Amino acid sequence: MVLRIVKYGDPVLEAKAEPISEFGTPELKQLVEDMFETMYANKGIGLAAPQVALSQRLTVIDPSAGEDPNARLVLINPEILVKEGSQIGEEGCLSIPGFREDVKRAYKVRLRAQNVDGEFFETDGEELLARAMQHEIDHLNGVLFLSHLSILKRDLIRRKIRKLVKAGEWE
Ligand code: GNR
Ligand code: NI
Repeated sequence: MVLRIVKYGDPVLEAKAEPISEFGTPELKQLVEDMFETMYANKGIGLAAPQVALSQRLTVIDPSAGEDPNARLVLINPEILVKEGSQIGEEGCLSIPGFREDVKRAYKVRLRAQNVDGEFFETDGEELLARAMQHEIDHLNGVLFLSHLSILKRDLIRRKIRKLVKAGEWE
């Protein structure tokens, strides 16, 4: 089932999400499937639970956007262990449609997370995968890519969004 993605302005996007404590349930497995379906339907490479209005520490990532079945990654209660280097690249967010800006991120990250059965694993990513991991973990902390922009750029985007809200063209 494709879920509704909430947009910038919804408080759930700026709240710190709660850790998941119940694993292996049919509900959790279904939620993960629905999140992949929602992400692919919207041509995203990542999706965090707060974007579907659930304040839980769960995110799905697929930098191949569905092209490579082995690229699917489910991260539950993820923690960044190590960050290395830096990269600057264009970033967008399904909750802030129509806006893309350059964001500076670590080039490489190593993280620890749990899978749907609650098993801990470590994994790492570089380049776009590392960027998506950092973007999604930010979501779990209530942080949007706008926070990484200059105040000037951030306020410009906020003002544009306020206009869209007034015109009834947002959410
Ligand atoms: O689809 C997405 N593309 C993207 C591009 C660069 C950096 C991060 C991302 S994640 C984004 C989907 C999204 O909003 N995930 O939270
Ligand atoms: Ni996003």
